[in-house]
Amino acid sequence: MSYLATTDHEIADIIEKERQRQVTGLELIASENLVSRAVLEAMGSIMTNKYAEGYPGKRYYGGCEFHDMAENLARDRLKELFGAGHANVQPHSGTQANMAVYFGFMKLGETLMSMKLTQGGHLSHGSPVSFTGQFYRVVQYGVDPESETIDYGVVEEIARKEKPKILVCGASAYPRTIDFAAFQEIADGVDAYCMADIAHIAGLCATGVHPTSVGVTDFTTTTTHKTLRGPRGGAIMCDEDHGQAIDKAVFPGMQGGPLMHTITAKAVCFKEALRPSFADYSRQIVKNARAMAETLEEAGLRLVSGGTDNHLILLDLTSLSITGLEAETVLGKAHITVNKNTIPNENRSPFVTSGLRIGTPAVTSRGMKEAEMRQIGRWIAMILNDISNEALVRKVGAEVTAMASTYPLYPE
Ligand code: DSN
Repeated sequence: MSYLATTDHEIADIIEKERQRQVTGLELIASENLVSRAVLEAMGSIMTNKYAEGYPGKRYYGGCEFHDMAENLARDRLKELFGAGHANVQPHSGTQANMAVYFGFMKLGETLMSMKLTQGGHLSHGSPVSFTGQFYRVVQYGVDPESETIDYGVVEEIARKEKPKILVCGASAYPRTIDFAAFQEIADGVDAYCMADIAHIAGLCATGVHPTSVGVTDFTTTTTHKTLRGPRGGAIMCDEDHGQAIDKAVFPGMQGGPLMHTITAKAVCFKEALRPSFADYSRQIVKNARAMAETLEEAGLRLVSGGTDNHLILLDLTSLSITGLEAETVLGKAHITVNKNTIPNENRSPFVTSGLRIGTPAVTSRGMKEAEMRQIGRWIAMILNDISNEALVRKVGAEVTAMASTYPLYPE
């Protein structure tokens, strides 16, 4: 029995139930992953006990000598991983990393240009329900209606007309390669800053599996918990010239005390990502996504943009006459966790949607390869083609649990 179970059995029970859910099911949410035991240990460590407002060597509290060492290691390892001139590892999340860039380099009411949320962008890229859509004038680009990929000519046209202060690239539901150099060139042409939000594909960028934005765009923001396989949090990279302004924007600009246990775990994650085996892992994520995409397509499902170059697949469910919400719910009953997602030219609300987003980082962390992806793809297609068939859902659910149980989260 864990110590927590002796002091708070209600919470211990909840954690145990969640552990069982993770062990017996398949996590296919594209933005999720499973951290290593080492990351887990650092996150759950006594590093959480400290206030360390400020930065290494310049804190507003005493007793930070070991926190300075941990944060310096996190910064140095992140710089090494991406070849960055400057790194800030304090943002609590990806949204706060984005917020710091906006806060540091754009005045209220100035123009932010980004990808539409319904076509792959992110809330913090200017959605009207986010502060970003309320504090700035937002202009957006989408994907080409035919190819469902970014048309850089159209992006350039909009940028020339609208003259943004910051041009944002990067997405949360875009299955294709993003040309960061093209975005920076467009930004340069209109005297704008270019910010790449690589939250989803950071692990792929760090290992060359996707072209990197670091050293290409003015700013790179990321989360650390998606393809990077680290603790839940954010980070910012830029050249040394912009570093001081970024640091000031994060603290004292918009955050207080840094989450030092998380920063310590970020350092562990970056060390893991520097190992050659992490490049193998990143390549396998993409191979797995391709194998799953091929299987789904062979089963007659339509993939937005016709395929994938990265860790995710976006399914258009229109021809099946089912919604993303229905698909998410029925697959959940078979222990396959996915999320409903808007697709280009969406006509349903974000709570219902016509699409489904499927990602391979977490199942790849469990050691699954192409053969398992094909099997999972067949299960998904069978269920989506027959969502009222409860017997089928039960049968697949049992098979999913059997497969998942042979890939423990922490075999060691
Ligand atoms: N919520 C994340 C995602 O699922 O893509 C982005 O913040």
